[in-house]
Amino acid sequence: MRRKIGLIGAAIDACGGTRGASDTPDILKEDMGRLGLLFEDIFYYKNGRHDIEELRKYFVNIAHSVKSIMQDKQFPIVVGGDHSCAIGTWSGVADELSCNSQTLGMIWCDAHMDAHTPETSPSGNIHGMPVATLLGYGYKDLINIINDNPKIKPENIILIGIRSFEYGEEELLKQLGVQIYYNYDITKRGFNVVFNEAYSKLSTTVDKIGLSIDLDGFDPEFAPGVGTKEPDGINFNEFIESLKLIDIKKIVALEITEGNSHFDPSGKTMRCITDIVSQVKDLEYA
Ligand SMILES: [Mn+2]
Repeated sequence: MRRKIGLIGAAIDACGGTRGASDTPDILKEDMGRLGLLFEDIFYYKNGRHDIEELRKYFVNIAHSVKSIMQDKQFPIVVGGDHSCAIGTWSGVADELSCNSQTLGMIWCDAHMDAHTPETSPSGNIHGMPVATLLGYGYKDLINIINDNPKIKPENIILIGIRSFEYGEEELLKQLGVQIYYNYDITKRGFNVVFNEAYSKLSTTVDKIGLSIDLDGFDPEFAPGVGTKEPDGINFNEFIESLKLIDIKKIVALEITEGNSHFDPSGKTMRCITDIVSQVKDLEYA
């Protein structure tokens, strides 16, 4: 049986270094419609870049929306917006799983570690902090969305595709023992091998696995429309092939972030989003 999809948009770009990512959910309305999907809700963030109180309210709303999608036995897909929306998405998923005594594992595909705290971040941009926040480090008002617990344990999150990072965030992740597959691991061993290894490892230790995708994790040849483009990266076609091979029953939610059509008039990057959604949509669930 296929799970029905609950699609929501996180129209926010205030936490990134460039504007434009917040337009993505609206831009994709028609394309999603062609896939038979409607956005159940699009959350628009209209407040200040570092207004933590407003951001907290915004992430709480996303978290509750994701939770209610799960309570309706649907599969949440969140389309960003900048990657800060992950703070809302995975706070909701983690809380709902813990209400059912289940543990969350995550695969985080990204060029960056997103593991800064306000103390280590050179830019102060909150889209560079969601991994640290979900692990329980950073702004006090953002680490305790819905409940006070850290949303994910360090041993249950694996980063893939990393190729641009600062010392402070790498130090935090190393200290916590978070597993990281750098881009050179992918070059050396192949994306499929690395992705499968990560997925199999989590499958044996957690109940459910969430997938958070930053489009800048892909090679800019495939996804040029991102705010912080980094050379090289994951081959998009290999990513799609790898998705077909995993035990999809374990996947609990999907998030795709940082698409910015202002940097990609060709529309390629928007097509990456619909391709991933269409791939996940068509997989069979038990
Ligand atoms: Mn990111």
